[in-house]
Amino acid sequence: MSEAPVVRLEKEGDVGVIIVNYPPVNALGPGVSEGIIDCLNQANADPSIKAMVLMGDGRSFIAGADIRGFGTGRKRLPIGSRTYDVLDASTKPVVAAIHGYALGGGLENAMACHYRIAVPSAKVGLPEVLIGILPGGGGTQRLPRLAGPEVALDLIVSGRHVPAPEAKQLGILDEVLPDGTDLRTAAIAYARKIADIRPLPRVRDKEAKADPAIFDAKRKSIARRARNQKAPYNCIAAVEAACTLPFDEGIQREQALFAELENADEAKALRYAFFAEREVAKLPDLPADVRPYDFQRPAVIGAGTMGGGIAMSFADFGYDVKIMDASAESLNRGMDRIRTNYATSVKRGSLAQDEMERRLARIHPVAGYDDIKDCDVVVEAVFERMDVKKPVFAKLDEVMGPDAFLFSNTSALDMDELADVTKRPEKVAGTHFFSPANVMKLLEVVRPAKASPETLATAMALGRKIGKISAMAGNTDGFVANRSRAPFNSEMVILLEEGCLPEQVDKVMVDFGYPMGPFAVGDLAGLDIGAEGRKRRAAANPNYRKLPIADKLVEMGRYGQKTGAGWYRYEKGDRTPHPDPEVAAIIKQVAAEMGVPQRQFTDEEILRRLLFSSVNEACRILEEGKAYRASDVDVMWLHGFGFPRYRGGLMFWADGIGVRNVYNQIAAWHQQYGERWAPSKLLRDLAETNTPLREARPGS
Ligand code: 3H9
Repeated sequence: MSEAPVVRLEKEGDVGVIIVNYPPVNALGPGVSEGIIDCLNQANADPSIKAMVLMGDGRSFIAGADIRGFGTGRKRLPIGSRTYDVLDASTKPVVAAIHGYALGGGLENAMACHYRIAVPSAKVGLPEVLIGILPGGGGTQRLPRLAGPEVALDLIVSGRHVPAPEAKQLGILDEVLPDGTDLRTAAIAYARKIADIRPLPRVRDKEAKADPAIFDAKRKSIARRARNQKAPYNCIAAVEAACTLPFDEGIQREQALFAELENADEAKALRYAFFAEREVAKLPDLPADVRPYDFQRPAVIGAGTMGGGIAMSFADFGYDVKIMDASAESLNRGMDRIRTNYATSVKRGSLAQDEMERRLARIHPVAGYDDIKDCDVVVEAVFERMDVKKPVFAKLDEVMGPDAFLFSNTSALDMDELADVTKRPEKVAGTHFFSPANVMKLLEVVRPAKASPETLATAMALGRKIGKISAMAGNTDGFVANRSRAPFNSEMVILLEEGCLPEQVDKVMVDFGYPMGPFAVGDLAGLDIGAEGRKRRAAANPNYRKLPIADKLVEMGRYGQKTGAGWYRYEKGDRTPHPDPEVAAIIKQVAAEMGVPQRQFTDEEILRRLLFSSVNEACRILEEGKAYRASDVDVMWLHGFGFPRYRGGLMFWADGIGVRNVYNQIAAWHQQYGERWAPSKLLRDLAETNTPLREARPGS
C-alpha cells in the first residue's frame, strides 16, 4: 500500500485545490514544500484550471517550518526556487484558505498567495522570534508591505497569534467567512470569483514606507525585555530592510539576518524549551486510555492571596467559580483584593472594563460548605499548615458529592497524609499554583500514592483549561519546583555571610536574565513565609542548615514590601527596592558572630553557587523518581520562577557549561563547604559517562 502524499492536488471543475496533509499541524516537514511546488506547477500547466486554492487537511492550515529540522543541517530549497518564489511566478491566482493556524512559514506562504480568506476561529502570526529566529520565508518583507511596518514590527517582534477578525482589520486577510461556513466550498467560490482579475495582486509588488524613527523607538522599547537576546533585534533590522531596500535585496538581507540566528545558543535554548513544554504534558506511566474528567463547577476554599488568584484563573478562562473562607470578613477582604487586582489591569490597559465586569461576575463568594456541595472540583488554598488543612479536607470529604475531586494548593506539605484524611484518597491530588496565581503559568500537579490515573489526568487538564502549563511532581518535601529551588534560596543567604550584599546578588541574576533579583522577589512574596518552612524543617532535621541573617530580619519585623523593609528598604507607596545600610550592618554583625571570613565574589561565582546547588538537588529528585524528566524541571523553572527562557532552563543551561565541569565544581565545594554540597549519585553517574543533564531520567 503506498503512503498518502503529504500534498495533493484535487480538481473541482476549473479550480485546483492544493491540500497539505502533514499531521498533526501541517508543519512544513520533509517533502511538504516540494509537494506544494509540484502541485502549483501541475495546476499552472493544466489549461482547464483557472485558479487555485491552498489549504490544510485536519486541524490547521500550516503551522510553520518543521522546528525539528532547525540546526540539523537539513537542506532547504534555495532562494529563487522556494514555494514563495513559485507562488510569485504563478500565472494563475492562488487563494490561501485558512483554518486553525497559519503561523511562521504558514503565514509566509499565505502572504505569497494572491488572496487570503479564513474562518473566524483561525489565527495567524509570525512567532519565529519565540524560537530565537526570524521569519525567513519572506515574512519580514511581505508583512510590512501588506499590513504596514508598525503592524509588522508589533507582530514579528512579539510573535503573537492574531485572531482572524483582527487580521482582517490589519489588512492581512482579505475576507473572514461567516461563522459555520464550509471553508473549502467558500474558497472554491472565491477562487472562481477572482479567477480573471489581472494583474495578479502580489504582495511583493507593494511598497512599505516608514518613518525611520520607528525602528530605533522599537529597539528602545524592547531593550529591557530583550536583553541578552539577538533575535528580536534582527527581526527589527529585517523589517527596516523591507522599508529601505527593493524586495529581492530585502529577501537577501532577511536571509543573512536569519543565518546569524539559526544555530545560536539562544535559538537552541528556545527550541529546547518549545519541545520541553510539549513533553511535560505526557505522563508515561498512566494507562494510555485514561481520560480527564471534564469539570464544570469549580470551587476554591480560602480567599487569601493564593485562593483569590486561583479563583481569578478560573474566571479568566470562562468558568463560574465559587469561593469561600472561614469568616465573612476574610471573604470580603479577598473579594476586595480580587477587584483591586482586576482594576489594576484595567488601569494598565491590559484588560477592558467590561471584560473585568464579566470576570468578576463569574466569581461567586459563598458563606459555607453547604453552598459548594454540588461543585465537581475543589481547590483548597487555606493557610499552609497541616493542622489547618486536615479539618478542611475532612469536611470537604463529608459534604462533597462522591465523584468530586479534592485538590490542594499546598506548596510543600505531605499530600499522602492529607489524602488519608478522606475516604476518597484516589480522588485527591496537589495542584500547586505559583504566586501570583492568576499570572504565573506553572501548575505543579502533585501525585499522592493513592491518586487514581483519572484524578491525575484531571488535575493536569485542569491546568491546561485555565491557561497553565501543568507539570507532574512526586510527593516529596517541597515537591519538584520548590525542592529544586530550595538550595538556591539557602545559598543566596549563605553568600551574604561570606561577604556579598543582596543588591550584588540581585544584579548578577538580573543581568543573567531574571526579571527581578531573588532578594527583591523575597521582599515581594514576604520573608515571613519562608521563615515558617525553615522552622518546620529545622524542627524535623537537626542537621538543617539554618540561615541566621534571614531569621534575624524576620525577628525584626522586616517582612519585605508589606512592612516597608526586608532585604531592602521601601519608600511609602513605592515598590522600588533601595539598598539598606541597616541590612549591610546586620549581615556584618551576624557574619562576625558566626566567624565567617569575608571575601570578594565574581559574578560568575555568584551565579554558579546559586544555580549549581539547584542542579545537584534536581538530580537528587530525578534519582528518587520524583520527576519524570530533567526537562520537566526546566519547564518548572521557566514558568514558576521566571528563569530566562532563552537559556532553556536550569538543566539545559548547566549542560552549556558541561556536566563534568558542573560535577567537578560541586565536588570541590563539597570539600570546602561540607555535606550540603555532596554531589548526588545521579550527577556523578552522568559526569562519568558525560551524559547531558537534560537527558537524565529517573534512576538513570
Ligand atoms: C518557521 O516557520 C520558519 C520560517 O520563517 C521559515 C524559515 C526558513 N514543527 O503545540 P501542540 C508539534 S518557524 C514541528 O501540542 P496545540 C508539537 O511538537 C515555525 N513540530 O498543539 C506537538 O508534537 P507532539 C513557526 C511542531 O494545538 C504537536 O505538533 N511556527 C510544530 O496546542 C502538536 O503541537 C511556530 O513556531 C512545528 N512548527 O498548538 C508554531 N508545531 O504531539 C509552533 C507543532 O509530538 N507551534 N508541532 O508533542 C505552535 O505554536 C503550536 O504547536 C500550535 C498548535 C499553536 C501550532
